[in-house]
Amino acid sequence: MASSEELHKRRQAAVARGVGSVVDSYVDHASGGTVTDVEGREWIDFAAGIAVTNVGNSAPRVVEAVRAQVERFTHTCFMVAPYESYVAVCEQLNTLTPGSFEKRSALFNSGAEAVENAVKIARHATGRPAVVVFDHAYHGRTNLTMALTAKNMPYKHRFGPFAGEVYRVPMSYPLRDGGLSGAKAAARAIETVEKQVGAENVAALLIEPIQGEGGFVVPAPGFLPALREWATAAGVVFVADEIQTGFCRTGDWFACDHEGVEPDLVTLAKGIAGGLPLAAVTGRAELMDAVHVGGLGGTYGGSPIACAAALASIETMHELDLAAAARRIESVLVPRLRAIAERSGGRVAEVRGRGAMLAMELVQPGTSTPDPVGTAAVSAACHRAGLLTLTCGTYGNVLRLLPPLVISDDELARGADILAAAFD
Ligand code: PLZ
Repeated sequence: MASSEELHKRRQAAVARGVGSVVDSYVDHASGGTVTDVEGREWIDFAAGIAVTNVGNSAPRVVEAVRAQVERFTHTCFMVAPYESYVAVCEQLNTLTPGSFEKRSALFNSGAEAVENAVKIARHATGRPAVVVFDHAYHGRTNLTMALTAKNMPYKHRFGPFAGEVYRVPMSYPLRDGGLSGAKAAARAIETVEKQVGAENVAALLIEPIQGEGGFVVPAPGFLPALREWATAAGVVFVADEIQTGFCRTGDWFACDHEGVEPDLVTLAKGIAGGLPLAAVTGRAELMDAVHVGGLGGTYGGSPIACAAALASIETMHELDLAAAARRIESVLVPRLRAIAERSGGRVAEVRGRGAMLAMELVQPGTSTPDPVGTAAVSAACHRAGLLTLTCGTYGNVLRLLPPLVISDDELARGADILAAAFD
């Protein structure tokens, strides 16, 4: 087998430079909580392919379901000749997502595609043009979703012009907004919408219940419920982007469950199918069904292979109670992260997150000035020592931890040891 160095050379000659990678070794195989490169070096996985392999890599049920499906048929296109597994995934999503009202779902391939379709559905159903998004938001890399995403570098730089009718309002970010209460932060956002856009022009308010790429920002309690209440009164479709937070990641099936918020539409992807590409929009039947027949779709959306994987992943989440596993990961890791923060000499401004979506925000000692250089250095030290970690944040100063939910206690402890050593 080719070495990582050889593969890197071939990559440079064959793969576009614009596609980056966090580590420069190449993967040979991966399992529940580890990833092994072609040199046989093992990393403990605190990335899960960016919150995708919640059930672990090559989870047994997923492997079995995919193998069986590939042998029966690989593709007919649901828009040409439909099949049961697409329907079964939609039934599951309609049941699992927050809200006991009647729902419908539609399946797509990527998170960005799900977000685009949620906006299409909300505009069609309301007849209104505007979409409200938040500071630090991340919703994807297609043209509309670049407009919805907040951060310029690397996502938007020189890729414009962007889609119109997108309006950005302030987020609740307790560490950086002076600790505004959820109610006050919501009032600030709502006032911005009412003064600058006009509620009657707004089709959708789109929000990640815990922000992902933007820095694992957990809004103050009450922020999401207050926005939900306003959207109901204003006839605005409340869309929760649960692409990163979904499927047991935060210790509930969905992050909205934590505060009892029932979105009108939910966008789903990542953890849905154990690593196969699948995405969905799930929501109120009257909104979803407002769109004319043939108005939604795509060649591969709800591929039978991805649907088989999704059904097996969801079964695994039930069987292993992965929501409880995420809460256990939080209870093991948070004390370790707090201990690191205490010994950091003021370099860690905050340990935050929920379930197995945890982060540390790094600053210049004793200030609130972001420290992206220190964050990159800690992350690189982790990679060298055998731990896969990711960074995020508008300021690039957030170290984030997203282990697969099936990770063992021993792997968790070894990961935390590596992280602590990386800080020292
Ligand atoms: N909405 C909340 O987290 C994807 C992107 C990584 P796609 N996040 C990881 C990168 O640098 O491209 C994401 C998300 C939220 C939407 C998306 C987009 O999902 O499947 O990457 O299109």
